[in-house]
Amino acid sequence: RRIEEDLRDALVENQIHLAYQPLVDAKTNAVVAMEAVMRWTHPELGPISPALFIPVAEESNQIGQLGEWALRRACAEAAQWPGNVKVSVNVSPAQFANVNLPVLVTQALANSGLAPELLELELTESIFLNDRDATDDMFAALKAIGVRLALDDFGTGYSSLGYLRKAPFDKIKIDQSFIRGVTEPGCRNVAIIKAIVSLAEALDMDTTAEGIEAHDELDLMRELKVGQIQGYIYSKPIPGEDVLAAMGSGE
Ligand code: G
Ligand code: G
Ligand code: NA
Ligand code: MN
Repeated sequence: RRIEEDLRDALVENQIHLAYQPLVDAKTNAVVAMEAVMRWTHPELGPISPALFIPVAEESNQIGQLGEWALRRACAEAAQWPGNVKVSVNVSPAQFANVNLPVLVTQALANSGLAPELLELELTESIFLNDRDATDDMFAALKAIGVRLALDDFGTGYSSLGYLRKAPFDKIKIDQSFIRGVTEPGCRNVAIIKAIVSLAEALDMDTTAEGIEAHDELDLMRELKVGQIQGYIYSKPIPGEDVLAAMGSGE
């Protein structure tokens, strides 16, 4: 309740900012993208995890405003980065269900000057709970803009493979729950990751392994031909002002 109330003032009071976590090419070790994640520093309670306040924002109709802010902010910051480093922005199912989303994306790109192909929207499987036709229309509108679409947290939702057939994802992000314990002998997650990678290849999609923390996990992901690596082994999410310094060095 308090979180819900205080969240209403958080944006105007400048209590929310974005942090960025690198996505690294598994072959070249180059930083290819940065995922933007929201951070809220409450004036009395201190840092509040998005795992806590994002669901509150979704339930209290605040995610639209917060998500639009994050989209604009991420595009504006990414437009300053050198090379072709992409920015990934998390889009919640409520935002995806709003027919206004393509307009907001177009505006964020125009205002920042960021090229559409450098913006990647991370969507979760929950978007498929929305109306089927509206979902197809939204995919078409976003692809027409030229942004990239990634399927986040793959494997944790209800994981019907049917929608992968039609949905125009450019990338599948393998959820970190498949990484935990993956290097232990006989771990069945290896078979699942293998299957996801070959599925993605067949559908001409890229893959990212999330939550890579250890070198043996990294080696295994390379062996399994996962395309990109994200996790504490490279970096935790860092403040926007530190991004330029962190870029180029894969470590
Ligand atoms: O990195 P981390 O602790 O920040 O993220 C916790 C959860 O909050 C993750 O599921 C992440 O996807 C989500 N999250 C972080 N930032 C955003 C955001 O800007 N929008 C949405 N919809 N979710 C976010
Ligand atoms: O839902 P989403 O995948 O966007 O959320 C990712 C969550 O995982 C965030 O809370 C983020 O901070 C966290 N995270 C990112 N990298 C690692 C990692 O290497 N290990 C662990 N345990 N968590 C991570
Ligand atoms: Na994400
Ligand atoms: Mn994820």
